[in-house]
Amino acid sequence: CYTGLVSDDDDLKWGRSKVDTVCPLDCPDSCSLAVTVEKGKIVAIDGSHLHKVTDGYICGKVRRFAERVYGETRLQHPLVREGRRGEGRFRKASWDEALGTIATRMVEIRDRWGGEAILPFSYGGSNGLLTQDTVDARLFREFGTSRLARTVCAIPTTTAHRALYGRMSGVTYPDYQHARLIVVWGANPSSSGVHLVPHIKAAQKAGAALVVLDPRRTNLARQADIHLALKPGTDVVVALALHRYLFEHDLADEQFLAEHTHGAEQLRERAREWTLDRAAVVAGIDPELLENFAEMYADISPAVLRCGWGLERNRNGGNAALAVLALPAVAGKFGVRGGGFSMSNSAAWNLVPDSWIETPEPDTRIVKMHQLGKALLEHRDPAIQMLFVYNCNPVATMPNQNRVLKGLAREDLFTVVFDQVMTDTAKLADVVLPATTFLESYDVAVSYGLTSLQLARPVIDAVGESRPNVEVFAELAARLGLEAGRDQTTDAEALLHLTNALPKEIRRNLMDTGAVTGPTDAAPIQFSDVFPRTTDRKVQLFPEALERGSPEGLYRYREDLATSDYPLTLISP
Ligand SMILES: Nc1nc2c(c(=O)[nH]1)N[C@H]1C(S)=C(S)[C@@H](COP(=O)(O)OP(=O)(O)OC[C@H]3O[C@@H](n4cnc5c(=O)[nH]c(N)nc54)[C@H](O)[C@@H]3O)O[C@H]1N2
Ligand SMILES: Nc1nc2c(c(=O)[nH]1)N[C@H]1C(S)=C(S)[C@@H](COP(=O)(O)OP(=O)(O)OC[C@H]3O[C@@H](n4cnc5c(=O)[nH]c(N)nc54)[C@H](O)[C@@H]3O)O[C@H]1N2
Ligand code: SF4
Ligand SMILES: [Mo]
Repeated sequence: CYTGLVSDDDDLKWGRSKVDTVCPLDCPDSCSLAVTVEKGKIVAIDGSHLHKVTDGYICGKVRRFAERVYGETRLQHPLVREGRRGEGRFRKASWDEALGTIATRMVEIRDRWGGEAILPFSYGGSNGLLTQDTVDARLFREFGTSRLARTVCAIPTTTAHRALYGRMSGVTYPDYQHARLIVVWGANPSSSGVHLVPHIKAAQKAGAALVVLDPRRTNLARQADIHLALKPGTDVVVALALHRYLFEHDLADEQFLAEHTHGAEQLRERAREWTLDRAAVVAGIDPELLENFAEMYADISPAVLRCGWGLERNRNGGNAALAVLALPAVAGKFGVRGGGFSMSNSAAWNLVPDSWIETPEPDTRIVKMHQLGKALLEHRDPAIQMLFVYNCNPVATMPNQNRVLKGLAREDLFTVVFDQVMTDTAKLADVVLPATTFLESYDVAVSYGLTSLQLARPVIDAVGESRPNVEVFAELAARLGLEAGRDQTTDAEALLHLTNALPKEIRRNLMDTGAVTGPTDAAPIQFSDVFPRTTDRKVQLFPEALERGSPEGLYRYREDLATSDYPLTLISP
């Protein structure tokens, strides 16, 4: 297997080593990293050129990640609560004691209330393929705990993307330079995926126009030709007004609609009530600016639309994503380099078989993660007795924080938090377990902005007594007498297990070079190289199944809930 060691003579002379690895964090860019280590400690983290798009630079967050690895809040030992909950007093414990306590509690709870009284609570964590949904998922399935629906991010956009286009791959970053018009809708790449920005700037330099739709004046909004600072949650009506404009002015691409889509008439019908003026009033924007944007979008090609996740985080999120993502189809923007849309490319490769988790899902209660507070306070038969948090910091990231805090304050609740640092949630735990970071264990990163698969490898020894997820869940499973993790007791074993499930060519490439770029890194043109992965390869502009499942119907607007007492909307950029 490729070691990743890339030290040059100078490094070796000074006793440094430089190692190639990857950033697996939940970010579209999946940067390849060159990490410099001296005397077993990280001294620098930089971007490398292994993954072309990284281009030798990374974001400030990961450049300074060593401060997190060695920081004051880093967890180095298992901890057990002392004193009252929330006081933040803990004593050091051994792994044996901590895991023993957890296993005993799990069995007691299952015997008395049933497995559903335990709620495993996790999100992406480091977001690699090994840190989530491996041995952990098998353990909790086998034990019959409640199941978690990860509803807190990307569900509305993914649902819309799947329904319309079967999650067709998007325009890649470098192809933005071919666009004459770039629309950044509900995304803030200057913070959330920095490698798109230089391509947008290069396109602008070459004469492309930029339109940003964001309630805030973001970095890109400041440099845009048009910034529509719409009110949060009003994207659906702005997009519908554009659809109406295209249809009513005979600017819709009728030939494309006939050849490649279903449901255009129904979309047209739903858009009919949204004139530019009416939409501008609801969205609180200048109608003239909106009209300018409509004219530009109708006229200019190639036009690319970057659909972000900001527009989904409100009552109209699903319909907003549908209406926005349907625009390039109605306006006929596909079929040229630099035209179309980008959303997530996470479905570009169906590399990892579903059977990877192996243990079938039990038919137990499903808890939606955004309702954690409600679940802790209101669920009965059985009430939740144990919360097992890992890869996640719900006190900071779940909505309705007061209820989450109230739920976690329950004296009869037993809470485990498995994390790298002392998070706000960990402070409220009964047992805290220390996790390694992606610089201390193996992982595999799949990018969702571009398409690549890269190997993350331990570049330093685990800090303190921290351990990788796989290892901890395998040991816990063994204590519970479960099958889960018997064949994968370490992250290295899990890595082999995963790579053995990959197609041979890809596995060999990954192991030999540390990075594989995906089939669509060749920069596909939508509707020329890639097509919708719907059953008939057509765009479903009015997906009936969603219409049936939606209380207000597709492309409908739900009013702002503001009252005079609560006039403001809180957004979470
Ligand atoms: N540095 C850093 N990067 C990250 C992450 C991180 O934690 N830190 N997290 C990663 C993850 S998990 C995700 S999902 C992505 C998210 O990345 P983005 O898609 O960029 O999403 P956000 O940053 O949540 O919001 C984007 C913009 O949407 C705006 N916005 C808010 N409400 C609305 C609305 O109703 N309509 C419109 N049009 N805009 C709105 C916000 O003001 C914000 O500027 O970032 C990833 N990248
Ligand atoms: N206020 C606010 N809330 C939000 C958002 C927002 O922008 N603002 N964004 C929403 C979005 S888009 C998302 S995706 C969610 C994210 O919600 P969370 O997943 O809760 O986000 P993080 O704070 O990144 O928490 C991940 C935790 O996992 C830990 N971790 C990382 N790697 C590992 C590992 O290998 N093992 C273990 N055991 N732990 C690990 C990290 O130290 C970190 O504490 O938040 C949502 N909620
Ligand atoms: S830009 Fe994204 S992928 Fe690159 S180092 Fe930063 S968080 Fe990781
Ligand atoms: Mo997210």
